[in-house]
Amino acid sequence: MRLSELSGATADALKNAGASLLDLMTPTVRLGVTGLARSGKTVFITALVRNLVAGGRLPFFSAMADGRITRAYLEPQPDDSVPRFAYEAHLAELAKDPPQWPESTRRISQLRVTIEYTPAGTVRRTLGPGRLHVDIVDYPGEWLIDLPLLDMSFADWSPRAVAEARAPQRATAAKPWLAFLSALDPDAPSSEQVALAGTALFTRYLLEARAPDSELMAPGPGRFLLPGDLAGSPLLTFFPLPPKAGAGYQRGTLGAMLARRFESYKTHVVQPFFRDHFARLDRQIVLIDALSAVNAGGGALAELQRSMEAILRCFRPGPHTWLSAIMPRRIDRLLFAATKADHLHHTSHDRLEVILRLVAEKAIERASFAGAEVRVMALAALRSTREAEAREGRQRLPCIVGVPMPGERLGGKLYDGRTEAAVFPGDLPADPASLTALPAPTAGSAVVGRDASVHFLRFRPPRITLETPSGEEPALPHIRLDRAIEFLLGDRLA
Ligand SMILES: Nc1nc2c(ncn2[C@@H]2O[C@H](COP(=O)(O)OP(=O)(O)OP(=O)(O)O)[C@@H](O)[C@H]2O)c(=O)[nH]1
Ligand SMILES: [Mg+2]
Repeated sequence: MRLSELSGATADALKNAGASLLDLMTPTVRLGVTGLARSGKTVFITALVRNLVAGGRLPFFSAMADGRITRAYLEPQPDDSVPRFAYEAHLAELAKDPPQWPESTRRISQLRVTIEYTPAGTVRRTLGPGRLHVDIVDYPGEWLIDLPLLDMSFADWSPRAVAEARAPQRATAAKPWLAFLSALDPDAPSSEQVALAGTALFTRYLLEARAPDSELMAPGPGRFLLPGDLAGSPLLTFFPLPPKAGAGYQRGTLGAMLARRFESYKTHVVQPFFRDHFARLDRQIVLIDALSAVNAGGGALAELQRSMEAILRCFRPGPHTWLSAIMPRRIDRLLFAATKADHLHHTSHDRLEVILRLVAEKAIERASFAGAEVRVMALAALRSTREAEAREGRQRLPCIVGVPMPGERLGGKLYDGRTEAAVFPGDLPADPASLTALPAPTAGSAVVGRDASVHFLRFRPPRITLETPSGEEPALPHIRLDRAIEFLLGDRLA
């Protein structure tokens, strides 16, 4: 009996069983796209998928360049409990007039791309066409800053968090909460009302401290900045306390209550986040917005360096720890990428990579990613500028041309978001160490200490069309996205 002769329901069941079997037999790469808030994760994932699906211009992605990719398409993701990445909605934002960047991510989502390809080797080819699943998760970058908490107790975390609040550049935002803290007796009997009042002030401080520059590293915990579905939950009702001499807090005290809540936050929020989305990665791309940190000046680059180091340490836990127990796999390829390289002329990309290496090197060394192949590159997932040369007297300046976002300013000029401008962003220093050595910003200003020789504007995304009149899906412009894909997936499509 042929499939066509079976009853509809039976034929469907058989087809589904066949499809699930094929799914089970298809190898999967779990690709981690790791990055702090606004580092470029959502744009990277959207551009990656679009270029795979639409067969983009990817000359250094060999499977594509050799014409071996038969088809790439989105499939239902494996975890039904996680929402799907809003790929089409993000593309639709980019295709608007004027084009819009996707909004900052507020919840977790997942996506599976299936790639059908012809294997490169003659022997492999005799086994028939190849298939590969690529699973990717997108999440709010704010949540990433919680990973280092996994290794900390309340007594470890509290003094660090209080010291962060006392840093000069956060003093204004932190003042009401610090005043509350100085009048507080942590050994007094526990009180939900006091905990709620302190949490409200602590949360307001965290949000205000990051407001001037949301692209920069912000103190957490991450869910206080972006609670997702935990808004108002008791899991988010705690705050750090000043260092305490002697033993811990007695039972029944406010201090003991806050310490317990901190542990619950780790157990019920941070651990599942890490276990479900990071512990089983095969490959990882770490996106770093080094240019925003350079732009901000002061200690921003050094702070970025420290936080990336602390975050990446979680991926290489010491033996016999909670983390090592849940990390069965090893990440065998790790790519550090400086995003938004289209903010610079290509002649400055080498310097950007040197800065990135400075940020990444300590992380690699201290987190001992020994065994993994590591690469560093500057890229733009969605190229928004083109290059030009401007003459200033007898000098030729390498410029970039694009449409600055509304509200961007340069040299006294305020941009309206519609006008194209040729911009000379300045030269990155040849010696990146000079950037991490700048003095920390002082009270009330996030920009004191800015290195005046460089200034990067935010640009509108390029104009794109979703479909040409002949029904083709044009790919998206990029810088070195193909090299990134080759490194992350190339060998799995050989
Ligand atoms: N010029 C340029 N800007 C980019 C590029 N990628 C990202 N951006 C800028 O960076 C911003 C943040 O990018 P997202 O992809 O939303 O960053 P994210 O890491 O998903 O951020 P969260 O969702 O907040 O964690 C965008 O709104 C753009 O302004 C790029 O390739 N080129
Ligand atoms: Mg995002």
